[in-house]
Amino acid sequence: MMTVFPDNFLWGAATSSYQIEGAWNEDGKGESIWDRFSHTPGKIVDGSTGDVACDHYHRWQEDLELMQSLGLQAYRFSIAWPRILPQGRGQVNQAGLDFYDRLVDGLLARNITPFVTLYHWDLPQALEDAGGWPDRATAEAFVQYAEVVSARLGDRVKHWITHNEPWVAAFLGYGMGIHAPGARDFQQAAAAAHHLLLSHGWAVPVLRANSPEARVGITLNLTDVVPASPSPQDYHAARELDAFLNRWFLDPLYGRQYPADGMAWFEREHQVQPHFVKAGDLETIATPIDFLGVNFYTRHVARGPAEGNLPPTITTERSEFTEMGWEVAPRSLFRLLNRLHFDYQVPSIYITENGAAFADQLSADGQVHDPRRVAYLRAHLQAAHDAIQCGVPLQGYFVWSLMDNFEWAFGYTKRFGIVYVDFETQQRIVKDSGLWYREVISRNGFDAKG
Ligand code: IFM
Repeated sequence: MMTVFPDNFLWGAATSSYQIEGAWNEDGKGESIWDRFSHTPGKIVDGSTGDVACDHYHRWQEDLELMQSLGLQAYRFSIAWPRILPQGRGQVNQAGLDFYDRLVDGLLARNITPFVTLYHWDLPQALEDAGGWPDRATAEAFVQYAEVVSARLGDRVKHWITHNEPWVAAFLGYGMGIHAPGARDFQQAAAAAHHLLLSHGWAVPVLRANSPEARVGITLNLTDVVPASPSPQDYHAARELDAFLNRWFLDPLYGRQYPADGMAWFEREHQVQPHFVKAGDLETIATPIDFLGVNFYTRHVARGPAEGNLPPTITTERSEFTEMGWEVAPRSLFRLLNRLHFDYQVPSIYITENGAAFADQLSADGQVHDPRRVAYLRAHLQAAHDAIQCGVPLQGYFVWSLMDNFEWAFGYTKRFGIVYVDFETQQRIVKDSGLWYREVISRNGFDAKG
């Protein structure tokens, strides 16, 4: 039996600028917080940087051919803010804009729809030096950046994503010190989260003005939080974790203000005071958008009492884990999508990232056999399909990632691609999962078994 998707369902793959481009200091690009962070000893597990990464900046034409050979209908990529505005604001670097201009034209020439993310974490270091996302002025600078990029590309780009995973940018970057810029201060992190959302709300009308036919959205990393048991403590822990991971972003974006239980949790656990919220901000953040991007990888099982940064989590004996240590939980994707539909009435959803890291190896036959990734993708696509059948307005799916790349603090030790990258030679080899995905796209579905 075939699992078949709706006729206009969009099949894509995703990447981000710092993770694939390389060319970290070429053609007038300014320094980003990830350049600074990865160049700081001890921050990245394998001591690597994104200086070269997949060398996509030089190999973009080859990569476009690759996308075409896979039959991709859409490609989600991000723009490196410091290529466009090396100091974060002010002087525009035309060479940076030219690069993305060529990329967009190359995609359109191949009938691949560009989905452009403006911010996937590579903040210009100059803005960080002036205070970074905890400072409201960074949100103002983002508006200039959105204006410059959309003025140049808005005639051809019809899908804009303001931010990728503001939870990660704020809390791993400013709260837990795991990501750039490496701060450990939850007051700062909560302010950063607010300014990321505020900048989103300010940028939406700018993007609409420069790109009148475009659809504008934001991408959140969302999860399904379940209590480990029916006990009141576990239920309470799950509610608080859900407030922190999901509702802290969903509620203000959909006009409900920040959740009261999340506020209480922030104050109790991290002494956060919401001084950064100014009159009118919540109305700005709730500016209507056209779609929500959902990045889904795993679920969270919560057990009380909630303490520290993240309440403790447990999993079952039968759980399967990826190389990231993340539980494979496809039914949680089904639950999450239905929740977005019923609780928030989100009118249009794209899965803007979904995928898994496994310890892929090049085989003697020159191929990369990754059956666990095929199984992961199949199970998640089945869950997505089931959600569509329940009325969820899911309009497309982007696998993470098009190719193996720089996995942030894990450097090159985690491979998420459906295309294998030999980082010595920069050779690209389509994995079995890539061949399987090509088949899925061409048939608009897959055999439910096998
Ligand atoms: O690689 C990241 C990506 O940049 C954002 N979402 C999660 C992916 C896997 O960790």
